[in-house]
Amino acid sequence: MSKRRFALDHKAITLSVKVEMFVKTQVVIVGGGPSGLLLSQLLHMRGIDSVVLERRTKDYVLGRIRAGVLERGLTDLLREAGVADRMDREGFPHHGTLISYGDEMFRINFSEHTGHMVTVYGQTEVTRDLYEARERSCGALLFNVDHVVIQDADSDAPHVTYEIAGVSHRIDCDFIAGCDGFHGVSRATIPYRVRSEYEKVYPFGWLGVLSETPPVNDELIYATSPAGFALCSMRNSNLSRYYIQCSVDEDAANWSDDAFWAELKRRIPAAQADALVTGPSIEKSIAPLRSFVTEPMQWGRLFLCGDAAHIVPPTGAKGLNTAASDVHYLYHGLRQFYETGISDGIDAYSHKALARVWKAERFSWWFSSLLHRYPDQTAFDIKMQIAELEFLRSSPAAQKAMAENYVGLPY
Ligand code: RFL
Ligand code: PHB
Repeated sequence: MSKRRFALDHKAITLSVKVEMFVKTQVVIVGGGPSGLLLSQLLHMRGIDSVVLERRTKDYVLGRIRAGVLERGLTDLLREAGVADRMDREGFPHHGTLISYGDEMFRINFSEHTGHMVTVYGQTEVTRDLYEARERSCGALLFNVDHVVIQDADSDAPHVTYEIAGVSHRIDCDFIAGCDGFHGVSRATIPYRVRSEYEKVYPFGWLGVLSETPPVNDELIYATSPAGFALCSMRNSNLSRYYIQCSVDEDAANWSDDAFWAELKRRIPAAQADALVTGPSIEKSIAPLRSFVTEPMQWGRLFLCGDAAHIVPPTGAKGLNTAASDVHYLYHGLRQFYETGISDGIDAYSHKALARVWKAERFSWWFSSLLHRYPDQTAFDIKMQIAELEFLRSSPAAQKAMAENYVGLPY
């Protein structure tokens, strides 16, 4: 038996022994991504017990390269959860962003227009900090969990069944938080007759590259050009994250690093293209772009949070941040319930969360529509994009509206 296999078997045995201890908890959290982990950590800070069920391994979750821009609401929540020390030390405050079209470029000053900024700190690091905090407090976090089934969510006695290493388990609970992302089981548990879904699928994707090179600029550049959209982002002073719009059916493996850098240079202003430091990619992947909302976000004692309930195209950096506002509303509702017995907060969860979700959807849709090339776009449509960019460039009112949305609307 290989060492690796032994390690997996050993882990499975440890987990199943632990599971026997969790026959009842207050909140079962399905999904150990950022939403699920943040919720469990916040509840823990208030003495509310939870068990997190994650389908994948910890390394797999940490290997996903995703968000990079955190709104103030999320950074405040991470501080409240006691997991912000590293972010406060290593995160980068960004007081503005650049928008370019062809060789034209202008800056939107977040601080001047809103008094707020955003923080550049990767989702991977947020997730790592949350895992460490949960593990330090001996939080119940189960990996490699299969066949999760949410049962009787519309009754006063819900429970969840699942398997680990082929062994079936059951946990009874007061509430279930469905934090299992777009492809999870939680949303599908809500019957069709109760659920309404709204979706827009964009006719392109994003090809993303992570490289150990200095970022081309110290603020993000959102770029549009006749060849399509590009984004210059970063994680730190020697780790850059770049994206280019690509067609949905492309395979990242067919993009050589050289081809990627050449295409990126075509889409950003000449001065930035000249200054761009290129190097080998350490990650390369394609993400489809989608806007999606399911309503309501609550069914009985099941609450959907984050990507399980809604998806935005990444252009406005709103996905993780909107997941965080859901967690905020649910955490406060559950806290009120456990501390006072009053259920107003949890009863209003779906309504409050959706009101903010739709605004993030609108901003992400607008910003995506402004900056991407569409296959069926007419010459008139392109003129409209340029007119809108020039309006944004010249109008303090338009810049204020953009900045207000980018730094994050209040909870
Ligand atoms: P996740 O991260 O998908 O986590 C869900 C977890 O649930 C597990 N799971 C299950 N577990 C048990 N049983 C099942 N049946 C399960 N099914 C699934 C999964 O394994 C997973 O671990 O959802 P969550 O926690 O709601 O977090 C959402 C964010 O990950 C997402 O919104 C952001 O990454 C979106 N996003 C961005 N958001 C921002 O706020 N700012 C950004 O700058 C930003 N950039 C991005 C992004 C997303 C991107 N991609 C790849 C979609 C950039 C990109 C390219
Ligand atoms: C990222 O750094 O991954 C990133 C930044 C801003 C976005 C999307 C992704 O709008």
